[in-house]
Amino acid sequence: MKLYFSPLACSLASRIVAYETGTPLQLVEVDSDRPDGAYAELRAINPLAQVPALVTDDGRVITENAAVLQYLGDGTLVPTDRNERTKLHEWLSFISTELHKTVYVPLLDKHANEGAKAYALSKAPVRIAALASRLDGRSYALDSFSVADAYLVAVLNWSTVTPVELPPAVVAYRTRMHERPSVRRAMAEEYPLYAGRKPAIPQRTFQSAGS
Ligand SMILES: N[C@@H](CCC(=O)N[C@@H](CS)C(=O)NCC(=O)O)C(=O)O
Repeated sequence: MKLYFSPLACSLASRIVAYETGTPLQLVEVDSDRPDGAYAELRAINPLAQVPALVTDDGRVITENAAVLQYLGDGTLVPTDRNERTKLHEWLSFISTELHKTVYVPLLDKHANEGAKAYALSKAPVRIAALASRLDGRSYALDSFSVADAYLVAVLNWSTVTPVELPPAVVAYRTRMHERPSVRRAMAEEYPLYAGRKPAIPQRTFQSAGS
């Protein structure tokens, strides 16, 4: 299978899930600043030109984190029980729509103006408080590590390059996730690619899992 990714973007979650499950992936790095090559390939299969995009061995294209992660994690990191699966869907929707898109994307987008960034930041406290409450007393989003944790750690990493404040319990959760071998490996591999592209961002950024 082929995974289109961008270093330390949300596609990190797919890489983590592949390492957790031992799924071999051909990893294709895309860079929107270099619109030919891999980026053009990605645009051809996903009109939004967003990562992650997965091409399966039988040629199907899967986009959207919730779908890609569940495809890669099927059988191990996705519960089969109806209630647990519903909880997983709640988590994936919450991470995707409330955290990823509402809060972090405008803060990370170099084309978003100050008004857009201020608006996104104003949405953070209630959502981060809801996240802290959801994680309260839990080691993982569900009862054991699932694709939701892979997605959540990828998104929470962005707090290190945005002004989104995380309460200690959420930082502790992220630190625990960084201790997992799959997360360590994925971050250690993607950090140098990220740092190579964005030299202005301090080295300490994102480094905890790789160092
Ligand atoms: N709805 C998509 C969003 C994916 C997404 O926002 N990917 C970002 C990286 S974290 C991206 O490719 N951004 C480039 C762009 O939007 O042009 C999903 O959940 O997979």
